[in-house]
Amino acid sequence: MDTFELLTRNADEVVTEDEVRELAQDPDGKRVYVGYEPSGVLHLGHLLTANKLIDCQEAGMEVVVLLADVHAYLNGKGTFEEIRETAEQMRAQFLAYGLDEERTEFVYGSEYQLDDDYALDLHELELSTTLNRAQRAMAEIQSGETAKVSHVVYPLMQALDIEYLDLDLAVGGMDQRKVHMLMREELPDIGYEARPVLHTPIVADLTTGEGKMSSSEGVTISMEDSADELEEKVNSAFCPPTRDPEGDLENPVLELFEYHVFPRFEEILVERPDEYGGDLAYANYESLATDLESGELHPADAKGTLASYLDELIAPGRTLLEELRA
Ligand code: IYR
Repeated sequence: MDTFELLTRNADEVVTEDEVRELAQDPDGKRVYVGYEPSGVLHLGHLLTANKLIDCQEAGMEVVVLLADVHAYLNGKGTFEEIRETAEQMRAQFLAYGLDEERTEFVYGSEYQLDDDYALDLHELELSTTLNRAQRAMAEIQSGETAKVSHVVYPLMQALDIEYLDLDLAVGGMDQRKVHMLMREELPDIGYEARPVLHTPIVADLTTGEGKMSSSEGVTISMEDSADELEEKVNSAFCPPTRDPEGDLENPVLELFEYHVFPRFEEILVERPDEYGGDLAYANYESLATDLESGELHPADAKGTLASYLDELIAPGRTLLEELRA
């Protein structure tokens, strides 16, 4: 696969394609990051962006994972001490998941976000950004109904992180796009260069195929699910025999194959008894989706296979969490 394709596969949005194409010419040693508000257990939302970091690492880039402790604090996620504790667990789970330890730098936001230079630059951004703009950028990130002053400082800090961590590329889910657009517009106003960004898709709710999979509502798959729980969750998933169900619905089983399984395995094997046609092997997402649509692959077999591959992906993190808690 060519480097541009590897960097951008499964991205919903690339801003701008020309800038990422240029980066793909010489990716060696270039720096890419994702920032996460620390939480104790990783879920599939975290792993989707982590897959993109693994793609970037494969292309030769250096990965920075920002454990955004100050951001989580500003977003009302707990006391600073609680947040720091969950950040440590998060770091360990990312490594268990498959980020290359040698080429991944984990940074706590509080290591540099409380410095004088950062604070002064932040104030400069506060002066150049309208309140309305900052509030809009937070619409999909803000926790709690009422906007606090901290919620408008948050996206400005996220923009500044890109300069302070000396990055060449930022990655985030589609829920981060308004913050990144603010970054692209506002950083040049205070004398810094805007950087290219990639946005990964948001997976639909597993049981309905609507909206987004969320840890606060509906069913989420996380690092602590047992093999049985995974099987149960995947079996209850919405899986019509099409990749494009009517209206705003998605096929979450196919989405999980596309964004979580195929990027991490060379070949997917569907095991079936001989009387049901025997095993099937797929080297890419397209051929599996085509077989599901034609009826060659039964949704029940697709689900069983999905559950076992997801289990393989999360098993190292699950074991680690058990050890941490023992
Ligand atoms: N806004 C992210 C967390 C975050 C991301 C980046 I990229 C930062 O520089 C800082 C924070 C979230 O919603 O989890």
